[in-house]
Amino acid sequence: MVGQGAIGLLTACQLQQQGAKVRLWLRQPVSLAVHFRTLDGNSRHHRFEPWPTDQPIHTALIAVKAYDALSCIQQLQPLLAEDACLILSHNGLGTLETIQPLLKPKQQLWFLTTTHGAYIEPGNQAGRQLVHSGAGSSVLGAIQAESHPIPTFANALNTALGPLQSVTDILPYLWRKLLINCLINPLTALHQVQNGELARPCFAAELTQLLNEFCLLAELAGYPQDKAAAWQQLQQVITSTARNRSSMLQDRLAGRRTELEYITGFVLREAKRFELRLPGHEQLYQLCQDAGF
Ligand code: KPL
Repeated sequence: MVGQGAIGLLTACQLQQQGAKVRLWLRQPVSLAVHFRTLDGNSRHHRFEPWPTDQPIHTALIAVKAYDALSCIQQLQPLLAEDACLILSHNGLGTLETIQPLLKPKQQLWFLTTTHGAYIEPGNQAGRQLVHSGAGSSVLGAIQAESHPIPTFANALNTALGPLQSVTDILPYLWRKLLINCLINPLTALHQVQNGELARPCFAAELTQLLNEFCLLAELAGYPQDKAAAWQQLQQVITSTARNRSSMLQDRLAGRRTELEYITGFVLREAKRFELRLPGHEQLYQLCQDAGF
């Protein structure tokens, strides 16, 4: 397991609970204590040992911020087995183009996207206080793999972040998740509101414009969106995560770098490729930049 963000630690805790031997790869090779509050309000204590730096890595879930994904894989490279299996999971798009050329022919790259909600309570440096805040589901698909059988690690992921759907083409799912993220994340981070606030009528016109523009781009990029279904899914996410802070708002409040470049930034770079203007996303991007993220 690579990374100590909420989704990585949620996976690690769930797997350890099932008896799996989970090791963490962190910037510093130290063990990590996690106090985990489960969905039903129970508390559990977990401890993870660091990955031993002299053992090859066969399977790793890399759940780091999009901007850390490339450097993370570069660091792991000397330890990766010839047929290592990497599962990447982050918000946004735009990392795969730089990561794929680094992999050897038999090394596999998969992508996992999840709607499980989890967050780390700020402040405790001695360990991590992890909260599983919302049940969700996950989708797994190959980005680079010689064949596409249901991988053995899919069972483990189903236990940790299920129900898990395995698909042959993950990119349409990543575009739909991008749509949700590029409507919810910058707006909630900019206005410093919980996701549920976006259901207020004052946000409807802006969300509609952002959705319409995204659909124009997605069509050109080869990932057409059913607008009505996308709107419905957006409302469903806003409702089911109403009391959550989006990851971008959490990053902003914690003074961390945000994934703006891989969410709205990616959308604008793609639009440029098609010589398409997206005034709503352009303005939102500018406002976020002006606000310092
Ligand atoms: O993925 C999310 C995020 O915050 O990054 C959503 C779906 C918007 C939930 O908060």
